[in-house]
Amino acid sequence: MKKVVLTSLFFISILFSCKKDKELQEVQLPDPNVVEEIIYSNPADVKTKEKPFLMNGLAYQYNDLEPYIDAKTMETHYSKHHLGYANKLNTAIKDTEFKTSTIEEILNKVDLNNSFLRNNAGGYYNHNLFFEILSPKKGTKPSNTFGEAIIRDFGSFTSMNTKISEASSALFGSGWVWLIVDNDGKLKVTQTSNQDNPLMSNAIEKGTPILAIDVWEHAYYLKYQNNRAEYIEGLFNIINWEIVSKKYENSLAPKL
Ligand code: MN3
Repeated sequence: MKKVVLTSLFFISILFSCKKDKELQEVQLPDPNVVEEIIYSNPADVKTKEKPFLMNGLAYQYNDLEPYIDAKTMETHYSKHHLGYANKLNTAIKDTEFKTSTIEEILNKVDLNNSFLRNNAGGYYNHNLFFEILSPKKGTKPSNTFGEAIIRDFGSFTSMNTKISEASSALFGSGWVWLIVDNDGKLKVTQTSNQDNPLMSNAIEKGTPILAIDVWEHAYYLKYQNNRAEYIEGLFNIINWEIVSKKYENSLAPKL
């Protein structure tokens, strides 16, 4: 008898739990008017593991360059790729003749067979310049001195930018497009492969870089996929020509 009661209780409890499951549950639908804000990390928190080369920080937040460069790309580029180059550069120069050198001295003197130092020194310098010349500030213009040099060497600001776009589209594989001031003070558009740089001994055109454009796919693939030309077109909206002008003017100052 006891067994029958227990069995009945068991079935009754199953019945109740089934009934419970069949009750309609109210599901909260997302409100289409509420845009969920994604919180990105702070560039100022990105630090190298060691010295001497440090992260320079950014003059903007990761999402400030939207819609031209998306926040996720900026965050990955700065906090993963660039940090990786900086950390590996510090490792590469440890206990070497370069441990107290400036980055420019390293790039000038690096043995091109030393690919670990070559790639990471280049990666460090190139990304510092790239991130520095970008800005959410709209409508910046070249200074008078820089503007005159642009007209002297390219005919116009537009034709210089066309040259930069063409060089970016024409570059095969991964690399960089540069605006440099050569040893005669002339402005030139040039390219380098991988993380090479116009200060290195193998540069086709040697000179002081004043503008760097990263044409590695990691710089644009999330938003633009394989459309590099569209990425470059977008980039022209966020180049800070005031900073590039200062770099041009500094390049003319007599070297000590
Ligand atoms: Mn890059």
